[in-house]
Amino acid sequence: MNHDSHIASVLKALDDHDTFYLLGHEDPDADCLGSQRALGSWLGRRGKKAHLCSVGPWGRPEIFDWEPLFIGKIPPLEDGDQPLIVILDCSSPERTGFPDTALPEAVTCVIDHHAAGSDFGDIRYVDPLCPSTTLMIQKLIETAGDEPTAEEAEILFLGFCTDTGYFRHVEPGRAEPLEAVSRLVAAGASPAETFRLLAGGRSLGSRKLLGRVLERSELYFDGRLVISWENWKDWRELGSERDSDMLYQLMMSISGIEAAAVIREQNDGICTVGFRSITNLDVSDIARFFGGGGHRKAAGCTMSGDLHDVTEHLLQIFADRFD
Ligand SMILES: [Mn+2]
Repeated sequence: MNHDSHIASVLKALDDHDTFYLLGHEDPDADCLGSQRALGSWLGRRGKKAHLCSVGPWGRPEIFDWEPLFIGKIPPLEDGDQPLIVILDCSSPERTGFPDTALPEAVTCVIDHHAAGSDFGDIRYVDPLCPSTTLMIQKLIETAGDEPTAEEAEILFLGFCTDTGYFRHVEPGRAEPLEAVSRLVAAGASPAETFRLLAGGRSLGSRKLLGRVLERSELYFDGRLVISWENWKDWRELGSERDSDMLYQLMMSISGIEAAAVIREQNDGICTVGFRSITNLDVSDIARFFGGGGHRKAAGCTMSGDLHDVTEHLLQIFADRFD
């Protein structure tokens, strides 16, 4: 699909407004926050006012320092403001974590690369084939005839690396995104520093938790599915810092594996479940079945019940898919 007309309508809307509310999803990652920051910075260079809003939390080490740049609530409108609300890296107001009532009456624009989502938004630039939302922001800046500054390039590159698992999830035939990020490196982004930022900064507890979750892994369906779990007792003992990326990387490196599910049992009969796939098996479809969402190869949902119930339920659903 050609998105030129969508890009043009977003650029026109950015041009037509002077005040912006830039929102991402709750539990933000560097793609979401990086899109907000880079777009905000570019709008600032054009003499415009951008409020960066996020409900957090700020647990991930690579974004830990960014919290002071964001406001945890939606600031009130000032007299005469005709703002544009831009929702980034998700496609609905609910995903932002802000109550509906907190959002001012305004034109809304959605910029997202997730397939699941409503058709919410007056202006929509949604490209499920784009590896990161930051790449969509880069396209906007470049289509407007501008170039990212060194700082914007660094942030945009970090977002791209976050969502592609540092290039590990880039599909064949996708030279264009790589050409685009090479321009970020030319503008000052450091691949070496970005990798250190994404891979480092972890607590010993988080390393021990990885070991524990791997230890508990069980294979199902002739070794095509791996399931493991962690719970609140682990977090109390080792801290709740997660390194899902590394965990899934290790799980998906098991010979013959097609999918992984990690169950996180909360204190209150609720489990959150993360899914990964490395075949055509669409885990977002499974997540959606339980009221969650995500991408074909990475998705998540919340399920009620204890570890045992949730495992049984998952095995029933996966049994259909592995038929
Ligand atoms: Mn993203």
